[in-house]
Amino acid sequence: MERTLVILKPCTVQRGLIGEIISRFEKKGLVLVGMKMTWLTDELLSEHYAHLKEKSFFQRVKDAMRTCPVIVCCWEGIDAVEAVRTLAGKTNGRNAAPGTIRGDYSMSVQENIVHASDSLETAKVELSRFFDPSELYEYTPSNIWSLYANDEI
Ligand code: IDP
Ligand code: MG
Repeated sequence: MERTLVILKPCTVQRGLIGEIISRFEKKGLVLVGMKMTWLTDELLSEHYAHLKEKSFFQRVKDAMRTCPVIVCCWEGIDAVEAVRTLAGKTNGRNAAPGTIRGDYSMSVQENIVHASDSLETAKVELSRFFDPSELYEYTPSNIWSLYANDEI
């Protein structure tokens, strides 16, 4: 099983879409193993968005991420990193495919509803950035054999 980080961005919180977006991941069959509301800091966001530090929009993206608290969550599943990125859709909501989260809920490249880790390696680093290990839980969902065939896990 893989674990991956999703952040419901301030635009999602402000638009009252928390429940709807969480529901997308639940309906897919991903298992929620950690979730909390937190107010991000510029310092933490500088680490999180370090790959954008040369971009003109770096500060603006960071500022947008701390206009209100966000929801950080950890989803578990086979190939969870790729499954979640596929559900999220392309970065720019305007050209993300219908049926994806960004395609269905966003008209913006910045205000694009969710952050999702882009590789297994990144997911590990990001989960440890946003969660204490004690905040992530180990459990087997009771519907596990309806989510996967027994040769898949
Ligand atoms: P991702 O979120 O699809 O992984 P990244 O390239 O890692 O995309 O960019 C991180 C975040 O920075 C995006 O989700 C978006 O909020 C913001 N961003 C990316 N490109 C632009 C841009 O061209 N203008 C404004 N914001 C951008
Ligand atoms: Mg990214």
